[in-house]
Amino acid sequence: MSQKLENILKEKGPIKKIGVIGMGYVGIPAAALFADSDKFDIVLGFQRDSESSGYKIEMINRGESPLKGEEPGLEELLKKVVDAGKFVCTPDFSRISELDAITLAIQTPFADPKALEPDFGALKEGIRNVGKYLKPGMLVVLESTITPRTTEGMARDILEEESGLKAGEDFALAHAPERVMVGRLLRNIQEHDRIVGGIDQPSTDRAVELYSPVLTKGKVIPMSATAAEVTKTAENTFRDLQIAAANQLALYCEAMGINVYDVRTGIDSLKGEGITRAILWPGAGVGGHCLTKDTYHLERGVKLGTEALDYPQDAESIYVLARRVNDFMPVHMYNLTVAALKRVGKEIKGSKIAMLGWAFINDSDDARNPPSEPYKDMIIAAGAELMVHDPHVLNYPNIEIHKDMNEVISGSDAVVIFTGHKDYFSLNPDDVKKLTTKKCSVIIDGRNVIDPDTFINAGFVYKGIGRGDQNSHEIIN
Ligand code: SAJ
Repeated sequence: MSQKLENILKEKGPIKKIGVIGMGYVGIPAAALFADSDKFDIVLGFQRDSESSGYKIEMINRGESPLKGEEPGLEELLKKVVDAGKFVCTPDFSRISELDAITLAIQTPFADPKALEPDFGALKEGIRNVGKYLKPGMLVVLESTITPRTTEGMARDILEEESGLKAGEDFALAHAPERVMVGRLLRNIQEHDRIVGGIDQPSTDRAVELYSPVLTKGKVIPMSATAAEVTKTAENTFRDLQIAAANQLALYCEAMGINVYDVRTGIDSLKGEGITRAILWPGAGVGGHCLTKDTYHLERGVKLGTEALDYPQDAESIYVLARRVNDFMPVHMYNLTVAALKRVGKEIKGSKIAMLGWAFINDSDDARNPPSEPYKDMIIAAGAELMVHDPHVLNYPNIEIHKDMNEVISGSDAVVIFTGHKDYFSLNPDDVKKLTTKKCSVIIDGRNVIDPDTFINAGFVYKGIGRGDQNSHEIIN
């Protein structure tokens, strides 16, 4: 442990001036909460004055949030801290040298998941900027989701190279992964436990000092930087694995002619001391910005590990296999569509498909990595026509998103429910059938939204994920 760093930090005294790089879904609420604490004097929000997002600087300095969607409490909090002069947004990165602590909340998407290659471009630029203005005694914290070993590795190297200072001796370095969720940004930061991992004990302690004041219900969980990186990527990997387990069970239940939701209820009933069966929900696939990439961060991290991995010979990672099961669900939706059309004597080629739901998550406009997209690609490639309805998503590249559900359903050969938006729970079979103008219409339920019997009795061919008990039903004319 470095006595030098401990002495410098003691000399410097408590953290008073904080900087946050990345005025997005993670950085803005984080900065506002730091600014609202009486433990700190000032928070600077750093935002490049770029074409695409330079507008945020003015907006934030007026106390307005540039974030879309409802974020309870955020507008008021921003106004409060800006009016109090405790939070200022600036494009002047040289002001980093005034600070005691700086956090980086910059997106780390995958350029190419196949090659496990994340796009660290923006993050590296942010780290370089910090390195340029880094001073002894500062704390640097990475909040982005990163491949394990990034803090100890790439981040440390760039900071030391740019500053000429030494991590763990001249400055503190840590990782504190964000756990924000759109719609509850402030609450998640205040109420979730906060994983905080330094490259050494003084760094961890300094990061604990930084985050403790913003937590209400949550508590700080200290560990090493790499353990913090693995925690974040693994917590999402585990969720993806749980969903894949439910999806694989749904496919098995279809093959065995039973209802997966009965089985799910049965499994879920096993409760009691120390018994956990966290069975999640099968569906048309897994989308979003977290679960679709964090598994690959974890897998890449283990490849950078310092010790040899002891694992069954030639066995695939169950985590990557889980990704493949989840990515198969849109293919299964396509197969269900083909099979259902066949039952009414139609080929997929030339059929008109009405797709209900484009967003990756219910009752949201978030359409990042939606499972609906690979399905759409397969439908188009098969020579079918497609119209997409979504009540929340406004636009998406290369696909028109309609707001009039009747227009989308009109004249369609098959209605396919991809997202569990609440608008779809009240679909009326007679209305739908009238709109399709077909003697025998087809409906595919990817999110357990409709009651199969009401549609089957109205003369539909029905197929549903996991509904082995209904997927070969008699056709009622
Ligand atoms: N999904 C299923 N079955 C389920 C749950 C989800 O198919 O039982 C699908 C959803 O339809 C969606 C995808 O998985 O397409 C992801 O859904 P999600 O509920 O995991 O939502 P995310 O991607 O926003 O995940 C976030 C993550 N939170 C953070 O990163 C801070 C994740 O760690 C949380 O567990 C999750 O929210 C949550 O619990 O809401």
